[in-house]
Amino acid sequence: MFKRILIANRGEIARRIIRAAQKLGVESVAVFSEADRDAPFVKEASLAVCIGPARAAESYLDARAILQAALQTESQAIHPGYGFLSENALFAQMVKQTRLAWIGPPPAVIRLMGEKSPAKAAAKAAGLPLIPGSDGLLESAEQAAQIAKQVGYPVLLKADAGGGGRGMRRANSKAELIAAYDEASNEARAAFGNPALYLEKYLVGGRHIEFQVLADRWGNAVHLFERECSVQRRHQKLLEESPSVALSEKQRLEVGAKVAAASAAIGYEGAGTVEFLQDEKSGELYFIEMNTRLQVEHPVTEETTGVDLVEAQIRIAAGERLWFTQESLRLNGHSIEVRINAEDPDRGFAPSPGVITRLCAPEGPMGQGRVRFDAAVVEGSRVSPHYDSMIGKLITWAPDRAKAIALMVQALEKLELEGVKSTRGLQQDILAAEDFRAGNLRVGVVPGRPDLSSKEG
Ligand code: MV4
Repeated sequence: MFKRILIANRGEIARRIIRAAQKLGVESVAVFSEADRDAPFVKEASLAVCIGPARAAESYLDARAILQAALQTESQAIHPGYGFLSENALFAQMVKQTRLAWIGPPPAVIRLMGEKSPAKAAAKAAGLPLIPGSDGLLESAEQAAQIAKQVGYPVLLKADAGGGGRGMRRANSKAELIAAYDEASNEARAAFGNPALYLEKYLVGGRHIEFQVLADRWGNAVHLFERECSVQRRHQKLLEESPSVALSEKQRLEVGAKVAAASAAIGYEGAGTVEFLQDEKSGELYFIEMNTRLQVEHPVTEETTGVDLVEAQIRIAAGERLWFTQESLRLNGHSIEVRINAEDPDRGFAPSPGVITRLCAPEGPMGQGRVRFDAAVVEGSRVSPHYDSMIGKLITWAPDRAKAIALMVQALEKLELEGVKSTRGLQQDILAAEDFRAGNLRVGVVPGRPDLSSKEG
């Protein structure tokens, strides 16, 4: 096992990684920007190194500064967390060339999955179903129109380098498609430096369901069931849960087995997430992309499987074989996560930075379940305008979905939070909505809010 690892991240996930390291008897090194000097993760790490000014480009995205801090502190490995450099193949490669361990998949796999069209080809080869659309990248708007005619409108143009909804354009007709093509391509070039597009039939009213995987370097891979992530606003997840009410046990195990086999086939290592859209009518799951990082919503999987995913990432990167089998994994009960963001509901959910003057969250056993709070901040902390506005993640576990919802309602009521505006009210409305309670979820629709899905995408 490593003696010391460096965490190339901040906030909630840096604290989460410090806790996992402590559990393994591993020292942690925090790197921080000038804006984070007083942040809890800096105090909680064994060592801390300032790597630059507040601007992320000059600190959390500065690969050289991070590598220098790793060498200077004699760290043996780097955990990238999520966001920032976590899916940057070049950075992963630099880490390895510096003779440090990378707590994540091989750079070649990050690169493959970062280009969505080749990733789809790899998923198809591994037996995962794809949404009908272009076979590879598009060459022209005319070619796009030909494919759209075959698969039927509406269609969706997606950026090869995209993900998370950036560079996407929906088209309901040939005229719209021709107009959208250059827009999407230009947006993709501006955002990612890569104008390449592919096309898919637009699945209306689908659900976003993703499977968690863990793989070791010895060719073993398991899945840890699914998360339901359909409740989003502008491609920002508001609430996630596991399991999804929309999967039968048979489908769960079938898709999970394919996901694990596909991960082994591509030489995956560490924790990863395979995203699907579920067709509303057939219930079939279609591969959309694979994320080669730990995800924000990983706790709902931890709560229902009992597996510490961050511990697993570190042990796998240290060369351990998976220490449990697929058959030994059981989905136990139900877990829900709510992301509390410092945002102002009265100003279109614009970031609401400021000082947290009061923060007290319920934690521990409650009713027939338990509550967990993975926080980025403590009372007195400042939510900086330079980074994402997450205050923390409230997570409930209970024996069934209704009880996990009831517990989350209680936990949100009990949460004492003052000093900044937050998303809590929106999430309370979602939990109270009939569609949410019935498990009636679809992407582009926030339960309890007007349905704007026809205007999205
Ligand atoms: C789609 C889709 C419908 N059809 N692909 C948006 C983020 C990206 N990861 C995939 N996204 C979508 N892809 C096809 N072929 C609808 C969406 C989508 C969506 C997906 C998940 C969560 C929220 C969403 C909101 C709007 C559109």
